[in-house]
Amino acid sequence: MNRSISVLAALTLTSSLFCKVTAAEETHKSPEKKQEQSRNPNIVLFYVDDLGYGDVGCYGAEGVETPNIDRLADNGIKFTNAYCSAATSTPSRYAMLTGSYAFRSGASVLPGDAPMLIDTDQKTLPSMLKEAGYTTGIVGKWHLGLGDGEVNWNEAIKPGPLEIGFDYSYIIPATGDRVPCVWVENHHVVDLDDEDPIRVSYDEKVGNEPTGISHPELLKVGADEQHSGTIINGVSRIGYMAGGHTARWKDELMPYRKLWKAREFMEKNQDNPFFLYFSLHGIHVPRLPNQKFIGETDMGPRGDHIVQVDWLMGQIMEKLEDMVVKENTLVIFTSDNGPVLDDGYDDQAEELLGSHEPAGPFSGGKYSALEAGTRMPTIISWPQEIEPGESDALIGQVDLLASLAALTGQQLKGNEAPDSRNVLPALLGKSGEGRRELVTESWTLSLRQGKWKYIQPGDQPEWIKENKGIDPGGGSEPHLYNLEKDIGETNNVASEYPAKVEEMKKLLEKIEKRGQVRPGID
Ligand code: NG6
Ligand code: CA
Repeated sequence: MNRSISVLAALTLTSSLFCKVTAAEETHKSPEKKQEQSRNPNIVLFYVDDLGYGDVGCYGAEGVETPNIDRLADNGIKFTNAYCSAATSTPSRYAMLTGSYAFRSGASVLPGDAPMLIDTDQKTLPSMLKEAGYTTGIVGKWHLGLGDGEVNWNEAIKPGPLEIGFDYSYIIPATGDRVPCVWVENHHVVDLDDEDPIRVSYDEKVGNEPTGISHPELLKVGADEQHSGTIINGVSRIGYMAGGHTARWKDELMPYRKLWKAREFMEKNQDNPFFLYFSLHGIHVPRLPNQKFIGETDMGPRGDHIVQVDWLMGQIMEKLEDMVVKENTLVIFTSDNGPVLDDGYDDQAEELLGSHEPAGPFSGGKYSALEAGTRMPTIISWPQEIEPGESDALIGQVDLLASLAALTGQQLKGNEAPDSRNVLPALLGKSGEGRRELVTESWTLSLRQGKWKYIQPGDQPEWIKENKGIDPGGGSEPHLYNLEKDIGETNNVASEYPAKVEEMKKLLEKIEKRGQVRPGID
């Protein structure tokens, strides 16, 4: 379909769907509410780290309750075929924020001192929403690199979130297990003492502070070799850090600090449409939940951390309610990649698991090409517009950019968000149709199309199985699964369906070659 016709069709469909709902509800809405309706909704993207499909109550979790997330599902749409873009954080986030598959930029898990991965002239989810009149903010995990070369943590740190469309940013630079362990607000490290400058290295020890190797007796939680760098707040991290003592975070207080900053941002911007990317660190390692949640489950820190995530959801929803903007706020709940138990620290996640199944009915997990790596618990709620329900439409986080552009009346140009599709009717539960096909990434590429899943031949690293106990999926031969019959991907039917394998292989190659140009097919 010609691009301009398709955009027009999407907008017409969207606005006619909205008109129907608006007209039906008109009669019982107060004048204030009517006024609210004509405004673009606030958007809260509640993004959890390493949360699996089976980790949430309404997706079948055992051993942990998530009443606040379940309530969101009761009032919104629970998706069963929704994907993040990759089985690890950096590439997933890259694709979600740029609408471009991460393999196009060679993105993989970044160290804490990496330069920024997103070009400042790239169209992004926040820059698009900003053009649509939104005030945009990120609070939480970033993990997309900062600066344009060697970052100096003691000066203005840029480019970063503010240079790609966020008006406000309060972030942890990479992951909780990587140095530097500090908060960065806009361009500066928070609470930094000039007399105690920060130094960071991933190659060699800097400063003379204890590490996990030299002083294991100081640790709150044991760690593997990779996580045995500088000890900060009783936890040894990946990499080395010196200085910045007044600025160092306390893992246990992270949820409160994030909530405080998120509330502040929403409150300040409650009279204008706002977009908040609330990017949690939980339930990624190191798992040190606040003492309020310790012992809430029998699963130890991993289970207690899920309770903490659920509590945060409750707090955010309460704030939206207090500000009387909940009705016109689109809340998206999802995760950046699949679950892992042992990811470097001895926090007993495996030993205390009980009957809980983090991957739900799927195989694999974080790092894996199998479904649990990228099939995410995903809920979208917008009380004013969405009828509660469940949807099996095929959608990806990579589609948020094009879909929210359609929602807010923004047009994407030829080279912007090349892999993002407008699936807005599916996101709002007005259509059961999502995308026709979707690429997901691990160490290789997979293509989902209808009931079929094809995994491109490519060797997955052995440590995924050996160190993490996760089936990496794929291998040197092509893999093809019929997900309708084999949700656990246990039966590779590639040799039975050579024509299908060839067709999907070709399609994947075509998508790979397409590069940074939007095809006219949404
Ligand atoms: C890995 C880390 C793991 C985690 C992951 C990133 C080792 C052995 N493992 O390299 O602990 O930090 O990177 O996770 O270093 S993610 O969810 O941010 O992608
Ligand atoms: Ca993650």
